[in-house]
Amino acid sequence: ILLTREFQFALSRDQLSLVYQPIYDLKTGEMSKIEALVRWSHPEFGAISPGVFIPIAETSGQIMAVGRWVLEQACFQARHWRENHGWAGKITVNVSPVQFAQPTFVDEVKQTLLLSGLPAHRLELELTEGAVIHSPTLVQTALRGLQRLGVEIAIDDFGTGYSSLAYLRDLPIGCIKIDRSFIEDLASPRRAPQYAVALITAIVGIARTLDLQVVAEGVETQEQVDAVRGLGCDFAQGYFFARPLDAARLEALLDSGQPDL
Ligand code: G
Ligand code: G
Ligand code: MN
Ligand code: NA
Repeated sequence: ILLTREFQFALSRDQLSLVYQPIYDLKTGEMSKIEALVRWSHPEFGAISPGVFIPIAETSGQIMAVGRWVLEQACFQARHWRENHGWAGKITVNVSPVQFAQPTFVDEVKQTLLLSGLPAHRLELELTEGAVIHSPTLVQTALRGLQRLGVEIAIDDFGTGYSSLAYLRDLPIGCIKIDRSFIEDLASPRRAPQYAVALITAIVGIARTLDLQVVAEGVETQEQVDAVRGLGCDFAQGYFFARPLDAARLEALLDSGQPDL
């Protein structure tokens, strides 16, 4: 309740910021995408996780203003990185199902692209499976609107929600991000890694059939890099490569060249 009250002022008092986590192409080693993640730093309580404050923002309706701010920051940043650091990859932004269900959402995305000068193909929006399945018609209309704009859609935390293979086939989705729990199991002595291998193989098989890109999330070790590459994932993201970084650190990484995959 205290946090709910405090969050009202987070945006206007400049307490929100974005951090950025690189996503690498497993074949070329290129930093193909960068995921933007919001952070809240409270003057007294310190860093508060988005896992805590995003649900607060969703309940209070502030998610609309926060989401707009995040999208705008991310788009301007990506445009800046093209001009000043020669990086022409995709910026990926998490979108709450509450934002997505607004009839004005597609138009807001369009305006933000115009305002920032970012080409639509350099923006990807991440949605969770739950968001897609909740309000099918609104979501379908929004997805088709975004497709017309040229904005890509990725399904976040894939494999943990109420998976329906039909929506992957029927909706304009370009990418799936395999939830990090599957990647974790690849190296886990507790859970049998052969199940993780089988499941990731199956997910990649579906993605190939439907012509979707696959990102492995939560990659923390060289063994996991080798495993997900061997299993046919296209991209990987995780602490092995980089933690979410502030803009200055991300720029240093852009200027320092590519990691050794
Ligand atoms: O960054 P971190 O691992 O703490 O993220 C925790 C959760 O918060 C993740 O599920 C992530 O997708 C979500 N999240 C991070 N940034 C944003 C954002 O800008 N908008 C929304 N809706 N969710 C976000
Ligand atoms: O739900 P979503 O996939 O958007 O969550 C992103 C969150 O995952 C971010 O908060 C980020 O801090 C976290 N994350 C990114 N890479 C790793 C990783 O390698 N290991 C773990 N445990 N978390 C990660
Ligand atoms: Mn995400
Ligand atoms: Na993710």
